[in-house]
Amino acid sequence: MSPYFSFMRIILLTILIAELSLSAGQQRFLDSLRVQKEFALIVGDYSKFASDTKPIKCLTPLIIDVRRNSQFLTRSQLSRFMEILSRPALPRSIVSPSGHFRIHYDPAYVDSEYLARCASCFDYAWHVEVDSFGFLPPVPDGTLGGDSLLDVYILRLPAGQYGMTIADDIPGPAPWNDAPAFIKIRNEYDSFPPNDDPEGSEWGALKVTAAHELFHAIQMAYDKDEEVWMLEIASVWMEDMVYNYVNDYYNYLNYFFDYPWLSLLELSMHMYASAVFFRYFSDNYGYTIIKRIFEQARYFDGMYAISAALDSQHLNLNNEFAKFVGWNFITDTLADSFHYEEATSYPPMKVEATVVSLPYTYSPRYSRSPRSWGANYIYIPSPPPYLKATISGATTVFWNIVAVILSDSSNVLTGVDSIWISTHGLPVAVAVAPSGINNPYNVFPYTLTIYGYEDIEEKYTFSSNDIKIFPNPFNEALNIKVTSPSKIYIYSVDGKLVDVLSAIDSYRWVPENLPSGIYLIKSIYSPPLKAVLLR
Ligand SMILES: [Ca+2]
Ligand SMILES: [Ca+2]
Ligand SMILES: [Ca+2]
Repeated sequence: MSPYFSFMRIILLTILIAELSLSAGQQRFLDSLRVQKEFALIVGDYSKFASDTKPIKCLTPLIIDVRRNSQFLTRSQLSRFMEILSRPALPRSIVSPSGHFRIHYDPAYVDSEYLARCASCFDYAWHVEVDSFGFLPPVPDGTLGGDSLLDVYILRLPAGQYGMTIADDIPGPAPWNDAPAFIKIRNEYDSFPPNDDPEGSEWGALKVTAAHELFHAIQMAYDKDEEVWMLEIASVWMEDMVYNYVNDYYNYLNYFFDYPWLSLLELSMHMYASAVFFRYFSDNYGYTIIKRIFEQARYFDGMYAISAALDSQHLNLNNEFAKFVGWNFITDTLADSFHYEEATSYPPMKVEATVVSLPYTYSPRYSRSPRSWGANYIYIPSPPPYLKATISGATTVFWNIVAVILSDSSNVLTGVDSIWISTHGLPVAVAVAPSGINNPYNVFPYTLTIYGYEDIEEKYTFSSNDIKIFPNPFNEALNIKVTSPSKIYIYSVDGKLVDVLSAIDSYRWVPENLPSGIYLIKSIYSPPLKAVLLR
C-alpha cells in the first residue's frame, strides 16, 4: 500500500495568506511558493508534503496554474514541465469501439483486459456527457496523436495521481476561447482510497477518472482558461452523473464539511469536495442548469457564468448560495428525503458554537471567519418559539443569513442581514454566509446576535416608528409606508419569506394565492409588524 499524498500544506498556506494584508513583494513570494508546491506535486516529488491523507484527484488545475505562472520555475523545472505538457510517444494504440478515442499504451505495462476496460469506460462517459447530456464534444485535434480522435495515454504516473487533461497550445475553430486537449491516465489504480464499485475500487477509480477527465476535455471546448475551481467542481460532479454507484467523491467531502468558512473559489483539496455546489443545482434543477453554466462560461468566468445561467432561469445566485448553505447542514444523521439525494453519505457540518442561552452574540475568530462564498454555522438545540438573528459586518459583501429548522422534513429559510424564525420548538441551525466578492482570501468578520421570543404578537404590535401599515386587517391590498427607503420583506407566520417589495418609500402589497392569516411585514431596519389578511 503506497502512502496517500495531499495538498494539506497548501490548505494551511492559503489560510496563512488570508491572515495577511500583502504587499506586491509578499504576494510574489507566496505565488512563487505556491507554484513550487504545485510543480512538486505535478512531478511526483512528495517529500515536502504531509503523507497523511488522500491522493490528488486531478492534476489539471495545477497544470493550468503553473502554466499561467511559469515565470516562477527555474530553467530546468521549466523544461521538465514542458515535457509533461507534451504528448508522450507510446508504441501502440487502439481506437475505442465508439470511434471517439484513440488509446495509446505500452504492452509492457498494460494488458488487454485493462485496455478494453479503459476504452469502454471512456466510451460510456462520452455516451452520457456528449450524446445524452448534450455538452459540446471535445475540440478535434487535427492529426495530433495520429488522427483527429481524442487521445488518451495510459502511463505509469507518479503515485497518487489519478489523471490529467492538458489543453494543446493551439486555438480551436470556435469564435470563443476553445482548444483541443489530450488525457493522461494511469495503468493501475491499486493503492487508491476505497469506493463503492461492486467490481472493486480499482475499476471504480478508473471509471470516475474517465468521466472526470473527459469532462475536462469537454470544458476546453467552452473556455480553456476558465477558472480552475469551477472546472474541478464540475468534473467531480460529472463523475457521479456518469457512474452514480462509484461514489469516489465521498473520500474528499471532509475537505468541504470540516472547513465551511473557506470560499468555493479556494484552490486546494477543498475544490474537489465543493462538487456539492453543482450537486445542489442538479438535484434541484436537473443537469441542464450545469449545461447552461458552461454555455455562459464561453463569455463569462466563474461566478459570473453561474450567475448568468441562473438569471436565465429567473434564479438569483446569492439566494441560491444561501439555500445551498442550508442544504449543507441537512446531512449525515440529519439527512431527510427532501434535500441532497445522497445526504446520508455526506459528513456532518462543522458547527462553530452551540447556543444555550439567549440573547446570544457571536463573533468568529479571525482564521475561521468566512470568506465570501463560505459560511459559519451556529446550532441552537432547544430554541424558544421565535428567533430573530441579525448580522453586522462589512458593507462590501452580501450578508446571507440562513436558518435550518431541523425535523424529518427540514426547512431552509433565507434572509439578508437579518431573519425572523418561527421554530415550532425544533432545533435550529443559523448560518452566516457572505457572498458576492470573488476573491477566496478576503476574510469577513461579523457579529451575529440572536434574540429569542416566547410570543411574537405581544412583542410586536403597531409601534415601530420607521414603518406604517394600513388598513389592518386588510382584504385586497396593504399599504406600507417607511420613513427611509428599504426593501420590505413579508413573511408568513411560520417564518417563510413570501414576498419582497423593492426599495421605494411607499408600497402597496397585493398578496396573490395566499390564504387568510397573519403576515409579518418588515424593513431591513425594523422589527416585524403584524398584518392580518382577511379574504
Ligand atoms: Ca488526436
Ligand atoms: Ca452517487
Ligand atoms: Ca469563461
